[in-house]
Amino acid sequence: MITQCPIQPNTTFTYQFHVDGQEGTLWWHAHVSLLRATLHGIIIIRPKSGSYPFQKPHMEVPIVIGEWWQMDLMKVDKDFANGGVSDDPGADATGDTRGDNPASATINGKLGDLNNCSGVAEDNFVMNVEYGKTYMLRLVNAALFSEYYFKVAGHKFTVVGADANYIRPYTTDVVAVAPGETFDILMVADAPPCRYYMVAKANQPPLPDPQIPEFISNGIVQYKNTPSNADNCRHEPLMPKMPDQHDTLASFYFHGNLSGLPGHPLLTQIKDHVNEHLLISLGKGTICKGNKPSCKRGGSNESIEVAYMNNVSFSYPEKMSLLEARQYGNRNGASMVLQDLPSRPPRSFNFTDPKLIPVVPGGELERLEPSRKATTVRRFAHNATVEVVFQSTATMQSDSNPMHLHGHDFFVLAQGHGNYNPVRDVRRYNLVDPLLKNTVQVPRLGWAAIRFVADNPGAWFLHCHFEFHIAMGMSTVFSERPSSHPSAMGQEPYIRTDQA
Ligand SMILES: *[C@@H]1O[C@H](CO)[C@@H](O)[C@H](O)[C@H]1NC(C)=O
Ligand SMILES: *[C@@H]1O[C@H](CO)[C@@H](O)[C@H](O)[C@H]1NC(C)=O
Ligand SMILES: *[C@@H]1O[C@H](CO)[C@@H](O)[C@H](O)[C@H]1NC(C)=O
Ligand SMILES: *[C@@H]1O[C@H](CO)[C@@H](O)[C@H](O)[C@H]1NC(C)=O
Ligand SMILES: *[C@@H]1O[C@H](CO)[C@@H](O)[C@H](O)[C@H]1NC(C)=O
Ligand SMILES: *[C@@H]1O[C@H](CO)[C@@H](O)[C@H](O)[C@H]1NC(C)=O
Ligand SMILES: *[C@@H]1O[C@H](CO)[C@@H](O)[C@H](O)[C@H]1NC(C)=O
Ligand SMILES: [Cu+2]
Repeated sequence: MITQCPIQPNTTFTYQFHVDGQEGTLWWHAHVSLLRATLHGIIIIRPKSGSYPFQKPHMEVPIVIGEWWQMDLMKVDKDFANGGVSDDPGADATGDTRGDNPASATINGKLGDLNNCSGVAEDNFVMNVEYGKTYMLRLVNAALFSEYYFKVAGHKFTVVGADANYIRPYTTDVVAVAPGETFDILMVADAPPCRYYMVAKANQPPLPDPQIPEFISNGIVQYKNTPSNADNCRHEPLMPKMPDQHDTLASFYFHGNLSGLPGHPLLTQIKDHVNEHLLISLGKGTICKGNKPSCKRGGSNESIEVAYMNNVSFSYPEKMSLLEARQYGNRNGASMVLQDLPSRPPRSFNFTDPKLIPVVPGGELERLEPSRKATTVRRFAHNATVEVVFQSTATMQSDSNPMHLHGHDFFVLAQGHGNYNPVRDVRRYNLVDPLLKNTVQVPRLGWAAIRFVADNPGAWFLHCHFEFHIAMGMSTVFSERPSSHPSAMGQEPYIRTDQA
């Protein structure tokens, strides 16, 4: 309901787009409810010239991390929109839907041999390799709920691309991939010919965050001509040592060690002058059931948990898409009421204080808890340079937030733990060779700063790529007019805007 209405059952819809300045791996997915769980695929953009900025790999292997759900996804979506509380009699006594979880992680649609559905181990995704050859893994995290660590026992990786942009090659034995992110990874098959596990393992914040099961899936890297009597091949394939499921630092370090390539044409512009500064807090609060002006909070069933940006939880337009309303006016006569997204959190507090996590009556959180629902937009003039600092908070949870902006690649300038402090942190910005991405993993109890140029007219959804956060409202719209349009910055003719 932002750039278009959902494509109706049994109808077709054709997209035309230019592939311009991007090489590498992207993915496409449904954007209605939780349908992307199964409705997704990979897009591979190869260099037109045929030459890579590194030696051409022997073979490319897509690796899509996903989830196997044995639930009605429309219902899971409804549960989360309802505050993570189920009206299903099958939910536990408190109506808690922490049971709304996938059954397992998958690698390329295979559950792997850690799963056992019918008395026998499930199939693994098997990648056949030849000793001495270099493989390019095109890694996508298409999962709804978790960031994953990815490793292959006995092998190292060189990460060469992210979100369809080349990066400065980075050598590591572990990759952290958040939902929405993609990485292009070179792997040389230089281990003793044998069988090795590849593992995708989800991380999650420790207690007192609500805990979910640990999601993990195995694939196998299998060498051609493995001698049947080779010492290390007699038993099970070698298993890599994975980071702990509560270790979110490994993700922080992985992302912090990546940089882009210098010399991007837009770098001078984003370096010299910033027109718009936004600080967006990402967190959770509550609204009162039935639009009541006041209610009990602190875990009471009179209130509904929501996720927000700057204390506003997004609600979708219902009658027509936001872009259509902007372009053609509201043909149905009903007005679409939009509010401006506040440029800063409305009140300042210690965003990353873990005392805010527990949801208890009379807890530290209660005075901060009240939030509200609205359809928010933030308008930008054509060619404005925009800086957004995303601040993860400890309100009711302490998740990281993989933030994805449609319609743009942006430069990732810096990340840090704790509360963003402009005086201290601007000095750490990488304005020489920042990563160019479309999804930034905002660390748990920390922040990340991005800049981009508003040079793509449209109405662009900005959202967390954790599906439970999307369903609870952690999103907004960035609206850009073409420069020539009479209302490039001014009043939009058909949309009423209420000041927040
Ligand atoms: C879609 O088309 C199929 C085959 O004609 C039909 O069986 C089905 O009922 C249609 N579904 C909808 C929602 O119209
Ligand atoms: C699968 O589960 C059954 C029943 O618990 C057990 O007997 C069997 O050994 C398991 N098989 C594997 C491969 O884990
Ligand atoms: C890079 O990773 C190492 C550990 O792997 C870590 O000590 C270092 O702080 C990381 N660098 C950044 C900028 O995050
Ligand atoms: C809250 O739960 C109590 C006790 O289970 C129930 O009596 C009450 O109707 C519920 N209130 C709301 C607003 O759902
Ligand atoms: C915020 O909370 C953290 C964790 O309790 C604490 O270490 C830090 O000093 C607090 N910061 C401020 C500005 O109060
Ligand atoms: C959100 O706004 C409400 C008032 O509308 C206020 O009571 C609450 O403390 C605010 N919370 C945060 C986190 O800013
Ligand atoms: C965009 O703005 C920059 C200055 O911020 C200017 O140098 C450049 O010419 C502008 N580009 C266009 C297409 O207007
Ligand atoms: Cu989030």
